[in-house]
Amino acid sequence: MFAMLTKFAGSLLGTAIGDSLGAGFEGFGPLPSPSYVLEFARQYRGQLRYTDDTHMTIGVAESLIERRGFDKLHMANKLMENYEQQPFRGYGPGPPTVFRMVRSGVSWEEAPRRLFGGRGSFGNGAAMRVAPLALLFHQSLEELREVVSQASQITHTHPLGVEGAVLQAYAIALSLKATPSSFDPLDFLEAVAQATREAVYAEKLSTAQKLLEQRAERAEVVRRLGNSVEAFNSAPTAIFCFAKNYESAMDAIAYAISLGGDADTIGAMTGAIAGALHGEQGFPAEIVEKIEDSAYIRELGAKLYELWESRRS
Ligand code: AR6
Ligand code: MG
Repeated sequence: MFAMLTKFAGSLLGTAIGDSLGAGFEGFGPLPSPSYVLEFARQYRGQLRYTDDTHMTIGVAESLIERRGFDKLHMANKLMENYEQQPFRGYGPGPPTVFRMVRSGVSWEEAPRRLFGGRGSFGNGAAMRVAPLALLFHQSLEELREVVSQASQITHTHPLGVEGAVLQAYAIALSLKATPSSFDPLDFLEAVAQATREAVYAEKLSTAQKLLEQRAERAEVVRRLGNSVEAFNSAPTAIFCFAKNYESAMDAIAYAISLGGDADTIGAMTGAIAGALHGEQGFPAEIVEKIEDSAYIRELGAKLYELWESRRS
């Protein structure tokens, strides 16, 4: 059994690695190969800076640690304050709009509902920041669904935006409870598929199983699963990227980024799942060291672990 501590840190560091490495390729078409990304990571000199994906993940972790559990209002304010301190991190248009509405007096309940003509956001922004919740609440999938739904609705109220976050959280939780030597990628995809309550996701996850069995080319993966900013066009893609490359956390991230499109977020989500399986050891130290604030991110993982331990007893 892998020590849970390293799995907690691994999931948060995986988020940051996928995000920071993918950020340079956001909006690109498919890259020549996953090894192109690995080579880039190895040769890059200087600091790899993270974007909103990691910044919001940090905020979610900070709130859980400060409140010693989930407190929606506290988390909402934490995400808003962090954004206001560092608004340059490449946030999607939705969350900053919510924060501005709240500052002008609209309630936290109402503000996210007003986005996108009153439909709410189905962007992948709730899914990309979900790792700390998945770590702390991984033991009960029922509780995890409830907490993730509430945390998502701080900014993302569209049911498809919420469901993407729930499934990403399930994937992390399953990975956390598994070990690399006994992991079965098809069983894993089936377990995530069983958990969904939305037809779009059920269909995508069933497609993912077929693509895995057929060893589909990357172009077909992009065509069938998507690589864009909507949660349903990126969360199932990340879950697939991990399942296809479960033996190596770095290969999983490199494969995800090589698909192009919303590369940082698909990289971040894939990294969160892969890091939860392999732990921090899954990532080469020389890459972790290049990631901005990696020591702080590891420390948040350790504090979440401590919190999880204390809540168990
Ligand atoms: N109808 C149409 N388009 C939508 C809808 C909707 N109901 N909801 C979302 N979109 P947003 P995020 C599209 O702004 O999810 C950063 O680059 C729309 O194009 O709520 O936090 C991160 O790295 C909208 O602009 O923000 C991630 O890649 C987009 O989805 C991403 O942004 C994003 O939704 C996270 O974005
Ligand atoms: Mg980003």
